[in-house]
Amino acid sequence: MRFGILIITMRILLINPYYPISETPSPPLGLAYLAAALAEADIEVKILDLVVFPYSRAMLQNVLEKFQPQIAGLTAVTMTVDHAMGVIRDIKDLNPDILTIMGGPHVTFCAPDTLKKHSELDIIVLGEGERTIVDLSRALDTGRDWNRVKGIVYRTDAEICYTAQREPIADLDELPDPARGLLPLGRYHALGMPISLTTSRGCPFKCIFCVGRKMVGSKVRYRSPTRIVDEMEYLATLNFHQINIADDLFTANHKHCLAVCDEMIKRRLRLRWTSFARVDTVSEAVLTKMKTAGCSAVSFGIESGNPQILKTIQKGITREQVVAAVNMCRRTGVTPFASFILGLPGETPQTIRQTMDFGEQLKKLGLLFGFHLLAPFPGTEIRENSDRYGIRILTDDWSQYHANRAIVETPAVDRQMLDDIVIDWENEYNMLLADIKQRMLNDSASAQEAEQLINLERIVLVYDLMMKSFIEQNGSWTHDGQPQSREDSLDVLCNKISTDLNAAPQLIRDTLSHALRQGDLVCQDLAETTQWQWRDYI
Ligand code: B12
Ligand code: SF4
Repeated sequence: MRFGILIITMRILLINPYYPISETPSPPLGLAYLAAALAEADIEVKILDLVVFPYSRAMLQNVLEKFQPQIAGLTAVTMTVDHAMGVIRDIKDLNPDILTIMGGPHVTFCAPDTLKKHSELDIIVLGEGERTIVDLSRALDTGRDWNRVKGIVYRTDAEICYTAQREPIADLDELPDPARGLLPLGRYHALGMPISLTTSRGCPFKCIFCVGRKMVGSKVRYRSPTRIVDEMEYLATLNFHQINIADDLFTANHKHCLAVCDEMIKRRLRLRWTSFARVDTVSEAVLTKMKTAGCSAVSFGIESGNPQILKTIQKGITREQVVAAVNMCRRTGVTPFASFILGLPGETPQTIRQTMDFGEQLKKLGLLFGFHLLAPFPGTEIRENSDRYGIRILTDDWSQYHANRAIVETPAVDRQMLDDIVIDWENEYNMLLADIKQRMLNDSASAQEAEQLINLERIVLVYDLMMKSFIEQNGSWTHDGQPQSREDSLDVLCNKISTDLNAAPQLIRDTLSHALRQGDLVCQDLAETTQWQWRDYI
């Protein structure tokens, strides 16, 4: 008799929970980083992305049966945690042996409460996950001694246990490139969404409503410009219309920012990219260099037009700096975007008016802006000391933490007032779209307006087709006799879809033709069958 060592392959299924297309999702970079770290450690990994694939329990069951993971790991922000938890419940129901774990900026800051409330969740990973998830998989393999895995919170029969703190990854260049090949990039491409990368982690500022800084730490760590631009070169081959630098603050350190731009210029990368910035961390020289390197727009968090509120939230910027930054953008040709938050501590009808007026004043200088309502996320100073800041938190229903409807009040501003402002804003936007549509009919819309509307309609339709599995359900048929031409075949597909989908047949035809030209939709003529499908992976 011969004895051998039984090697069990560890398999991990990573899952991105559903959130709506209106949030302009990009391929989940955090999961791609985790997958790369797992693959490097010879752990098999698969990613299920429920932002671009419709979820059903049957589909989950199918994935679990085929892939047989020992661990299922979900990511979540506050607004997606309920959905993520629903998926975890289904996983446990289908196979109680699978270890369920969750990470990301929600659970990192309310781990004990989450574990107490959700017995279906086994372990929470705090902060950066690349090292932790690898250690955790190894611990599962070698006897579940969770206490030896740094940076997690787990449940025993008696209590909730935090393990030792994990230090942030000091040298980001040690991390393998994100495993984007495991993400359904083709679906994001078909939806016209941007793709993102990071050049650093960390933010030295202390805005009291922000979780970002707490996730990545106050000490900023940088990747080397060569590695970053190598990754950008790869992203250029994927033909996304836009690349977002997702760093909390790309312009924090001018030396780093300029070095990355110089590397892009040296390699003659012709990319269109955007980044986040603060109004007090840009200069004309930096913006000029960014523009030369392909930067089309920067997003500033201006938050409020009221100087006292800006002080209270520790934003550390002034109205004068805002005006100066917007003017610099105008002079250098970089489009400035900005977001404001309403419902901040000290908000009154007058401060709201002041913020709106400030936005309108900046609009004349070329600023494009939008609003969010304050969502006091777990882990933020504003939530932890809400009484001191004089805000009343109205709900702990996490699904309402999307920042588009009021969940806080100040003594002077109630929920209705905040909601009314946002609803008016949404109505105005919808009226603008309706007006463009009307003007397109009599040829008086500008080319830019028409393009904007056509793109939007196309995105909405592609998303509907994807999430209702229309191509999967209607895209294959057998043809008797001669194989069809691509055009005839597309006609058949459009007709089949038009009967079930509430959309103009011409829009369906244009949208699918566009997807076909872009390579997002592919048609295979098998000997006797035609098969249409989305190009899920690139
Ligand atoms: C870029 C960005 C976006 C982009 C792209 C988002 C995306 N999903 O790719 C856009 C503009 C679309 C966006 C949208 C929104 N965002 Co955003 N976003 C960011 C930002 C600046 C960077 C995110 C990023 O790419 N990080 C880089 C990757 C590598 O890190 P990561 O995703 O955090 O993943 C790491 C760890 O979290 C951990 N981890 C994560 N998941 C898991 C899972 C497991 C199993 C494990 C083990 C570990 C683990 O390991 C990963 C690797 O280290 C962060 C700020 C920040 N620093 O976190 C805010 C942030 C995540 N966003 C935030 C919010 C609120 C939103 C919105 C809800 C906007 C809104 N309406 O208010 C939407 C929701 C979208 C969503 N579901 O993610 C909040 C979340 C706070 C919260 N508790 O909910 C943050 C923290 C900013 C803030 N306000 O403080 N966002
Ligand atoms: S809002 Fe921006 S600048 Fe302020 S702490 Fe968060 S990431 Fe840093």
